[in-house]
Amino acid sequence: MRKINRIYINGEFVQPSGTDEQVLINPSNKEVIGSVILGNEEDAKKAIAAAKEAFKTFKQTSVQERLEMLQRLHDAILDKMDPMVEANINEYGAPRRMAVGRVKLAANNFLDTKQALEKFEFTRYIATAKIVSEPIGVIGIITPWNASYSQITAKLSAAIAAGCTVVIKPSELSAIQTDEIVEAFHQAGLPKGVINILNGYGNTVGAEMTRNPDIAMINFTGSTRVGKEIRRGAVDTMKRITLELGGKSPIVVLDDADFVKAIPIAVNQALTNNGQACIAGSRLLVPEHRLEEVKKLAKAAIEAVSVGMPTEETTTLGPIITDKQYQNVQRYIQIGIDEGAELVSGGLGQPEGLESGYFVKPTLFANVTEDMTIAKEEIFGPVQAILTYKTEEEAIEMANNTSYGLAAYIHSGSIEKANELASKLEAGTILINGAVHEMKAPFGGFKQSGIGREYGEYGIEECLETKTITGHGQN
Ligand code: TXE
Repeated sequence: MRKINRIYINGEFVQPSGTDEQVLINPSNKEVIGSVILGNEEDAKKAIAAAKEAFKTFKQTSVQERLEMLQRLHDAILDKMDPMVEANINEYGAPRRMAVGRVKLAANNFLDTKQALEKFEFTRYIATAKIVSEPIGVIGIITPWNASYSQITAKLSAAIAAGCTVVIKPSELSAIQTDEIVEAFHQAGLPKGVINILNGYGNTVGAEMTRNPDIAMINFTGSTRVGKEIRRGAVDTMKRITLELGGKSPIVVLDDADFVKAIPIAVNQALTNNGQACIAGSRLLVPEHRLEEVKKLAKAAIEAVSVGMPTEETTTLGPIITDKQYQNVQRYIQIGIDEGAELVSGGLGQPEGLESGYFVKPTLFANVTEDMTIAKEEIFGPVQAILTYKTEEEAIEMANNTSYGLAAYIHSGSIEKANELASKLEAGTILINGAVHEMKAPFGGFKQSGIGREYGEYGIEECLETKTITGHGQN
C-alpha cells in the first residue's frame, strides 16, 4: 500500500493543503494499491507563485546550462528505471516490455529536445529588425493517464529548453507514477521552483491553472471535451494554449498493398497501448471487393494477440485503466452490435480466465458504415471498425470525414501513390506502411484533434514569445 501525501513545490516535498483522497487500484486485479491526498486550488496557487519567482532568474540561464539540465533529467529518469517500470505495470497495467519502453521513451524526450536546442536559433534578423525568441513564462502542463511519463517529459523538456518554469498536474489516476518521476526530477537538481508538480482533480487544480493570470501558457493532452473547456477557461487571461486531443484515425489500405503483410500491421495499429492511444487506427478502410480477404486476415491477426497479466512476458495487451473506461468500451461494443455492425472477433465481456481485472476482448467489427457511432466516436479501447470504399476518391473522403485529424495510416505497394495520398489526408501525422512516428519531428492535430505541435524544435517554439527589435544599431 502506497500512501501519497506530498506534492513538489519550490524544490521541496510538502504536504498538500487539499484533503480529498483518491484510492489507487491495480487494473489487473482490482486490488487497492494505494491512495493519494490531492492538492487543491491553494496548492496550485503556491506552485504557480514558486514557478513565477523562479522564472525571474531561470529565463536568464544560458543555453549551455539548459543543455546540461536536459542531460541530467535524462540520466535521472534512467536511474529510476526499475521503480518507474513497476509503477507503470501496477498502476496502469502496462505489459512489462511496454513499460520499459515507456520509461526509455520518457528519458529520451530530454535527449531529443537537447539535440533540437543545440541547433535552435534564438536570434534571427529580418531586414532592419532583430528578432529575439524569449521564454513565454510559467507553463502549466496538464496530462492524462494513458502515457503519463512520456507526455510529462515531452512537455517539460520543451519548457526547460525554452527557459520556462513549470507547474505540472498529471492525471490523478497516475499518482504513483507521478510520485516516482518527481523523485527523478528532484535528483536532477534544477534550481528551486523551476519544476513544481501536484496531484489534483481537473476541475480544481486544472481549472485554477487554466484561469490563473500568472500562467502564460497551458500545454495540455487529454480529451477534446476538456480541451474545449481549457480553451474557454483561458480566454480571459489570453494565455497561449497547446492542445493534443483525441482522434478517430483512419487506416487506408490501397488495392495495390500486400494485404498479407499490411492487414496484420493495420490491426495492430488499432491496438497501440490497448487502443488507449490518441493515434489508435480505429477505422480500417479497405477496397470493397477485398472485404472477405481482409476479414480473414484481420480476424487471424487480432486473435493472435496475447491478452493477459502485464507481469507475464508473453502478454502484449494488459487491462484497460479503470472500471469507468472499461464500461465505456463495453458500451461502444454494445452500440456497434445494436447499430448492426458485424462482429468479426471479440465482443462483450472479458477474455476467459481474465475476469479479475478490466480486461477487454480485442474486438473487430466489419460492415461498419460512416453513420455508425463506432465509426465516429473515440472509443479508447482495442476496437477496430472495418469500412469499405469503392474508389480512392471515396477512401479519401471517408478518411477525412471526421471532426478529428491527429494521425492517418496508409498501406500501399507504391511509395509515390502513398505520398500522393498523404498530401490529401487531413491529419498531423501520416504513417506509411507500418512506419512509426519520428519522435524528433512535430506531433499534433488538425481540426478538433488540437492546437499547436510538440517535440523537437517545434515543441520549443511553442514555449517562446517573439520580440522584434528595430533600431538596434547593427544595420
Ligand atoms: O480525460 P480528461 P479522461 C479521451 C479518451 C478517453 C476520454 C476520457 O477518449 O476515453 O478522453 O478520459 C484534466 N480543467 N482521452 O476523462 O478528463 C484531468 O485531471 C483542466 C484522449 O481521463 O481529458 C487530467 O489530468 N484540466 C487523450 C487531464 O485533464 C482538466 C488521453 C486529462 O483528462 C479538467 C486521455 C478541467 N476542467 C483521454 N478536467 C489523448 N489525447 O491521448 C479534467 N482535467
